Amino acid sequence: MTSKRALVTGITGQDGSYLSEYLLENGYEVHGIIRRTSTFNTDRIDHIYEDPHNQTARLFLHYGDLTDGTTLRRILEEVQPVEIYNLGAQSHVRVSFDSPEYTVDAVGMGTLRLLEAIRDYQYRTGIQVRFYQAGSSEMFGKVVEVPQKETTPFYPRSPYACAKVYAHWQTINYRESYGLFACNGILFNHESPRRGQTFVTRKITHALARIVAGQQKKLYLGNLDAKRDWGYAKDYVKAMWLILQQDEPDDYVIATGETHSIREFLDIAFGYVNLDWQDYVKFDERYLRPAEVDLLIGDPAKARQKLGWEPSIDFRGLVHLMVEADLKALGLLPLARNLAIEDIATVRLAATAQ
Ligand code: NAP
Ligand code: G4F
Repeated sequence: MTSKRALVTGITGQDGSYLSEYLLENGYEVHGIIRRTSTFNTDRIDHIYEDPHNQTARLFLHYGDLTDGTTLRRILEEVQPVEIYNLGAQSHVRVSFDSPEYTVDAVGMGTLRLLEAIRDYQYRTGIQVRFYQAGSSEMFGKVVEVPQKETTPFYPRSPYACAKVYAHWQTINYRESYGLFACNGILFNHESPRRGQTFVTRKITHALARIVAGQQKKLYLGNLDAKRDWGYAKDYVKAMWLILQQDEPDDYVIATGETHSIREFLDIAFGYVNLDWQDYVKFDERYLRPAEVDLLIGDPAKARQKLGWEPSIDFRGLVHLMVEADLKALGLLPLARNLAIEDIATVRLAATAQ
């Protein structure tokens, strides 16, 4: 048994998978909480999972749910982690308007349940646990300051964002009331080839690959004018770890400091295969939100200075990385790069022949 033992909620998600890889590479034993599902949903972590009967296994999975406090307590007692990363969430902003009660239960109350369990565990055992809360730039919502930093007031605009604000302040409250080593990361949007396919970046790159492959003709999107500060998820999980390695618990904005619209994302993504997105993208109002967050741009100065954290990839690089991954998954790379439109059919044929 190693003393470097971490517990991760949301381990099957985009960030959970990258964080687990990072922790394993750095000698941790990693325990993740997964939900029971009728079909397997561990695709993102299958490559790092090993049969727990093997002596070499260092990744262990436990059934649980942030809406089930008893189980969280039991897992904490069993695992005895020194670091806890609370990444579990119903993380889709649009869906949070459809399922507000569930979203708030998992995101807001779920965090409180975990904090309460840690408080009791720490009091009983005297073992100090370091806690990371996955906060979001959505908390800034209708922004009152540009760029947004740690001291910028919140103005949440969705059930999801309201719940994240609640979780943020409870994390600070437990730090101040009970001396927990509890930290908030306020992370701006971060993406990757593992991003869920209903978030706008991956929806675009996934659809683009299917369009090139001849499997899809149109892509339906909502508001193209919103601007986001998009970074690379692999960089952002390293920031989570750095936040828990500091001498004092604190809160940090993690962002690139650049903002871009959905239109710019479309320009670069479709430009990669020489297509004009306007020929394919159609508007569908079902993807609009009752209240929109128009502009997000973070100031990562504190993270840069105190954590020594820097993003490793720029916006264009991120878009290309995601486009390439989706093209590759359909057997279309390197064939599809910088094509003339009339060559697309040839690429499709070549890919089919491979
Ligand atoms: P994600 O891909 O949607 O993953 C969410 C994870 O939470 C999944 O493992 C999911 O399990 C799990 N989960 C959902 N409901 C749960 C519940 N009731 N109990 C336990 N686990 C539950 O999200 P992500 O992009 O990796 O984001 C990780 C965290 O960072 C989330 O808290 C998100 O809100 C926050 N965040 C994300 C971003 C971003 O841009 N990605 C930015 C700021 C903050 P299933 O696989 O079973 O669904
Ligand atoms: O990709 P999105 O769904 O991400 P959003 O709402 O910014 O939330 C993500 O980032 C947050 C951090 O700021 C996380 F906390 C949260 O968990 C999640 O990971 O939407 C981005 C923008 C929005 O303005 C949306 O209105 O894209 C716009 N959009 C336009 N058409 C669309 C679509 N979004 C989605 N999901 N699908 C569309 O068809």
